[in-house]
Amino acid sequence: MRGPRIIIHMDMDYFFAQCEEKENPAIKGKPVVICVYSGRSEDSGAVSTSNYEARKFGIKAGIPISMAKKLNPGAVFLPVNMELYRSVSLEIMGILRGYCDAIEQKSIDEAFCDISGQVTDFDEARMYGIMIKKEILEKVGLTCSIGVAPNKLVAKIASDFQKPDGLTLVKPDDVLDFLTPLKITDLLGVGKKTEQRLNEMNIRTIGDMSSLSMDAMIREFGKAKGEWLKLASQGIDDSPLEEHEGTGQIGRIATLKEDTDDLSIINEMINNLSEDVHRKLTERKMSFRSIAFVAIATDFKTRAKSHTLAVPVKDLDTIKNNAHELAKQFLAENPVRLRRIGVRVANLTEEKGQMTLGDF
Ligand code: TTP
Ligand code: CA
Repeated sequence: MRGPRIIIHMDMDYFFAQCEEKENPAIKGKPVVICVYSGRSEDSGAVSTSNYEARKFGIKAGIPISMAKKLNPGAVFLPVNMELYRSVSLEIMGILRGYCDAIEQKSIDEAFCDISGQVTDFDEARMYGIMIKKEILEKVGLTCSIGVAPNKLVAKIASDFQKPDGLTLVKPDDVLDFLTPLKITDLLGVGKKTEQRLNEMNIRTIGDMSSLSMDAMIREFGKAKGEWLKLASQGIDDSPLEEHEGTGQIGRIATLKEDTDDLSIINEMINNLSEDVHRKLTERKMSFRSIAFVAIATDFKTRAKSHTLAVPVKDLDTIKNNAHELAKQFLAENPVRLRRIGVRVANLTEEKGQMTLGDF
């Protein structure tokens, strides 16, 4: 039985600056400003982001570095180090992937996750959000903010609602109350022009907007936009997650009926997960070279054991057999009871002439 649709939006807090604090804990607590230097003169360029201490001085993304220096000459000014942020981002997205049915990465520090198949209701989803935050903090050492909601539109607003280090849950019955007092610009997709137009109509909050009729909205904004705005103001959004091709891996995770270290039960679940993974792989016409068995023990820690094959393959038996073997090895090395398990294939390439057997 499938429960309600549940979407998480995760957004890292002051991402570039937080990565720098993690690298150099001595700067934590001080205002930190990440700068994109244009190279024309010493201080020419713009602020990429800043930590919350620097934001108190009005230093924020997009302002000139020279202005930031005037606002707080004593702040720590650092150049962007994309290499570092990309590698941290990869680690974070890898953790998220382990928790969800599908993931849509929106930017270097932001992603939507569909967790509908992982939890049965919104209360369980809250615990799930807490687990994700905990794992990112423990493994990567950074805080993020999470919104849990029935769709992408509301989840995105929710993740921003209690920043930093926030977790905001909006259950379906609470969506309208949650949105009503918020500014119309909080809706992703309401830009400057739409805002201006709505303000002229004396519409300032999402609640104001929801009180207009669909007809009035369509008259004002045309069919597509008018309809979208009206539905958005009511928190209605069924847009699917867009999993980008070539994310490099396909995985499925599921919760065991009860915590166990019994290999026959685990292998049975592996067979189901492998079939899901294989279906997706076939849909995408991809082959894989590495396979992982993912295990979440009763301590909620996620561990993975992986194996890389000599050649790319695509057949179901290779997925199953390798995952069984990895699970056996994992349990021999880790005497723990498992709560959730997953199967993941990675190193994806487009399908070509195939060998069928993976070499263990
Ligand atoms: P954001 O998520 O917009 O900002 P943030 O993570 O720094 O802060 P918040 O806690 O409010 O989420 O952007 C993510 C990263 O993208 C940010 O750390 C730096 C980069 N970025 C720029 O380089 N220029 C910009 O104008 C913005 C908005 C972000
Ligand atoms: Ca962010």
